Amino acid sequence: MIRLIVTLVAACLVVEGAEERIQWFRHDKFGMFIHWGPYSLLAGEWQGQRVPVGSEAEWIMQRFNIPVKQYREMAHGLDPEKFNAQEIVALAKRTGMKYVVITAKHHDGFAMYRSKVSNYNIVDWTAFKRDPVEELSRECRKAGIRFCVYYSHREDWDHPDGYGNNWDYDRTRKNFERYLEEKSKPQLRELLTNYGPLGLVWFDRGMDTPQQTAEFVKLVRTLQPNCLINGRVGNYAQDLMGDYQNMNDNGMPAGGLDEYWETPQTLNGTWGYSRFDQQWKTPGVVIRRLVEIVSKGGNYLLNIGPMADGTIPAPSVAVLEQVGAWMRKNGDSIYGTSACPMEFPWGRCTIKDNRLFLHVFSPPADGILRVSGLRNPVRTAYALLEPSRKLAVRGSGGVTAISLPPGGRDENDTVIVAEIAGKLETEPFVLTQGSDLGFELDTMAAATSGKAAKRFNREGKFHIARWTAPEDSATWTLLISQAGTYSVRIRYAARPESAGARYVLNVGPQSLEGAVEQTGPWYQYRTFDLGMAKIEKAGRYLVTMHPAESAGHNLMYLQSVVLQPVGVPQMID
Ligand code: H79
Repeated sequence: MIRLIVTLVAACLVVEGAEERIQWFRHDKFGMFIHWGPYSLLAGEWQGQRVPVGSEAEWIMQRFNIPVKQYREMAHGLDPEKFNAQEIVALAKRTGMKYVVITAKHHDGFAMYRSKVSNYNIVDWTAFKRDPVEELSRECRKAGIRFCVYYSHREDWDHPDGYGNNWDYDRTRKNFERYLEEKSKPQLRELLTNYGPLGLVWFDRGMDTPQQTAEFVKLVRTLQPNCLINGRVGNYAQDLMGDYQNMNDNGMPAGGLDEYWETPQTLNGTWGYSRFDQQWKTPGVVIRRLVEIVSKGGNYLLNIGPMADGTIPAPSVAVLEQVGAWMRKNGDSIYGTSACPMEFPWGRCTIKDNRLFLHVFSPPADGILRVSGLRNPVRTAYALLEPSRKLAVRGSGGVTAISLPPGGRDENDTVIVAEIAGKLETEPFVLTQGSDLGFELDTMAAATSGKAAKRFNREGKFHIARWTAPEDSATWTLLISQAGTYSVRIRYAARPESAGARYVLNVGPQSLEGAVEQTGPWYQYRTFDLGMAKIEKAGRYLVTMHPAESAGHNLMYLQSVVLQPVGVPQMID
């Protein structure tokens, strides 16, 4: 009996639910990406041909169709004698990054770790003889940084059956399953077995079919149940099968999302090192991107591309040092915070409990910070770095005005703390009528409740999904200045199993009903007419959308509702 209990407790400790598993990721916000491989040795140039600045230097093999034989020959020369895992991890830590993701294998197929699956790996193939993945994992553990690996599970330009190399290998004769069984899965198994607990596995260029994706998910869950899986384990045109969504490379959503997400971004225009690309982002840009991402509920995975000898390009170190200096002082306004739905002309906000962090990117000339859209009273306000000096706060007409301190400004982002009374409440976003008198009620303008969630559709578009019951709803607030009749159209994608499900769209007091029509497998948005709505007089109206009844699955991927005046609108007194 006791043994049984012990076993059960142990099982509970290891196998966490999805929500518990992702807690650290939600808290930590900021990670280091490392792109490093034989392409770093080419540094953006092959036989006099250069990868254009702003393009991905780690794609050089594919860009110039370098034959496998020659690329393999070149890879023998990788000998990163200056590689120092301790220094890299220390840099990540000084920058305020909490997880490190290293390319264990990129699309070129070369393993940067000791692999028994293929001798095309840094230990067996080069004079280096060391395992950088092992060294990094050890240093991360010592430093309290989560160690993670990137593994290109689908693309492999070296393996005859891998995806992507059609210059050496005949596409029609490939047996993709053979590549998966011979190389991709066994190598992933090695990574999940030999390097201790991994924070996450970062897959790229998702699998073709959901069945294939499920096998990779299962492999990770079986070997390391607490390890996170990024969204790109699966295809962008399919539903999310990992733990969180990734934006497209260097992507930034237009607004906040109601799901866990991360954006991978580079410090210049390439991931792998290029000696030609010296277009480095400034520390200010990096700091403000971090803040913007966190203000929208996301994580920032920021890349460095070490050189072939293992050293990190000095300009990128310099940028990270300055980001780190800001983070050491202001990290409290980043870690453990949540998204904040307000955006301001002068900056962004993040929130933790009753502390609203106002990130001032460009201080107003008159020194008065106007916070519009906040419904809560502000109890007290002060600069994060100077809590003892209280700032004057005045509230009038829905705008809270905070007097900025005269000194102590940070040129990149000065953080002001506003302690609010109660749970954050903000004014809804109000849509107003433009010259064509139409309204587009899109995802970003919506307020969601229940399970309805704003999501990234992974082809770069946004929608609202997870509607399963009438309480899952989205609401838009409209200021209609022109009375009259409006046509109502709805744009969505829906899978076959949703066909026929009924939904309700309320326009003010009027209720329109529709039945979902399927639009194809995934994300094939179409527009449907829902009828007319009569607006008797100008004013403020709510438009609300929700399923008519409970269903076991998602109703649709709603992109927008469009209201367009028909006929001649009445003029208003
Ligand atoms: O690892 C980094 C990229 O190499 C990888 N994702 C990040 C994290 C990635 N995989 N696929 N893609 C990015 C899409 C790639 C597009 C391009 Fe290209 C590569 C654009 C330019 C080079 C494809 C090949 C289009 C032109 C050449």
